[in-house]
Amino acid sequence: MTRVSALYAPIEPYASGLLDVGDGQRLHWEECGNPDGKPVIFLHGGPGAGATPSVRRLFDPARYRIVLTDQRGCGRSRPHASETDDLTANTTWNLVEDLERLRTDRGIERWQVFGGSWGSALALAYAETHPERVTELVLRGIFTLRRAELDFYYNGAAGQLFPDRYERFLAPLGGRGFTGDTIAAYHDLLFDPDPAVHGPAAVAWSTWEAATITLLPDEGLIAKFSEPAYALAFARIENHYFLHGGWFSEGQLIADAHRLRSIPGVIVQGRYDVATPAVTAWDLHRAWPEAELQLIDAAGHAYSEPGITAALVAATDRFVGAGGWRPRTASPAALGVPTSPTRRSS
Ligand code: STX
Repeated sequence: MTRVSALYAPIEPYASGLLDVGDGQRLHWEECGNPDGKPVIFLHGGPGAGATPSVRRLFDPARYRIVLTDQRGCGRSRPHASETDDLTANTTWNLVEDLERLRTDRGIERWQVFGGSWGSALALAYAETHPERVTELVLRGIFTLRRAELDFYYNGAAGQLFPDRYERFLAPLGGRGFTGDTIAAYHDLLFDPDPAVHGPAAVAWSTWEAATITLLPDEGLIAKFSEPAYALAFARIENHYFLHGGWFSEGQLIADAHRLRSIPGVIVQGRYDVATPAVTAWDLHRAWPEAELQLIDAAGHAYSEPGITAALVAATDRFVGAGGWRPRTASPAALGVPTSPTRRSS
C-alpha cells in the first residue's frame, strides 16, 4: 500500500509517566512503537513547545522504541511555566542531566537522538557531553543560539521578510519605533506579575514564531500558539533561554562539534527557514563534515514542511533498516544537487 504522507500512521503510547528529576520538577515521558525496537529520544523545540502526538509518526513503529518527553516547565511536565515564573532550575544543563536520568530510568544503554530547532541545540549539547550514549543524530532546522542567530530572528532581520507580523511582535514594546533588544525588553513583560501585562506579551511573542516558521501560513499553528497558557509557558521558557544565550559560550556547540565525529548524523535544513537560517546548518556541516547535510529547497523551518518531513523519515528509516549503513560525506560542492526525498511504499 502506498502511503500518501511521508509520516507513519498515528499511534498511541504503550507506557507513560512522570519522572521526578529533583528541583521540584516532574517530567512527562511516554514510549510508543516497539518496546524491543531501536531506542530513539525525540527532543522538541522552543524550548517550551512540548512534544506533540504527530512526532511519533516520524519513526517506524515496528522497528523503533520511540521515547518522547516534555522538557521542564512545558507540555505535561510540572510545574508548568504558565503557573510559575521561577525558572531558575530550568537551564540547558538541567535538561541534559534530565535526559541521562530518563535514559537510565527507562533502562536504555544508548539511543538515537532526534531534535529539531531548539531540539537540535539540545541534541548537540547532549551528544557533545555524552557522545558514548548516542547511536546516531538526526537534526532539523539547526539552531545554536549564537548572538547573530537570536538577533536575526528577534531583532530585525527576519522582520524585514515579515514586516506585518514583526509590527505585531513589536506592539507590546510600544510599536515599530522600538530600538532596543527585544529579548531583554520582552523579559520584563513576560515575567511581570500582572496578567494584563504578561498575557498579551506571551501571545505576541508566540504568534510571531507560529506565523514565521512555515513557508506558507498555517492558521492552525497560529491558533494553537495563541492559546493563553500554552503561549505563556512557551514565551517565558524561550525568552529565559535566549536571554541567557542557552548557557553556552558564544559558538560553543559548533566549536565542540569535533566530539561528534564518530556519530553518524543527518542534518535536514529548509532553504527558506527564517527562524534558524541555513547558515547555522552550513557552519555545523563545516565543523562536522562526516554528517550528511540535506538542504531542502522548498521548505521553511517547521518539521511539518513536506520536504522536511520526507527527508526526516527517510533518515530514521535508513538508520533503523540497513545494518552498517554509514552516511556519505557530503562535500559542500555536492550540495548543489537538490535532494529529492523518495516516496516509499509500505
Ligand atoms: N525557537 C525555535 C524552535 O525551537 C526560536 C522552534 N520553533 N518552532 C518550533 O520550535 C516548533 C516547531 C516546535 C513549533
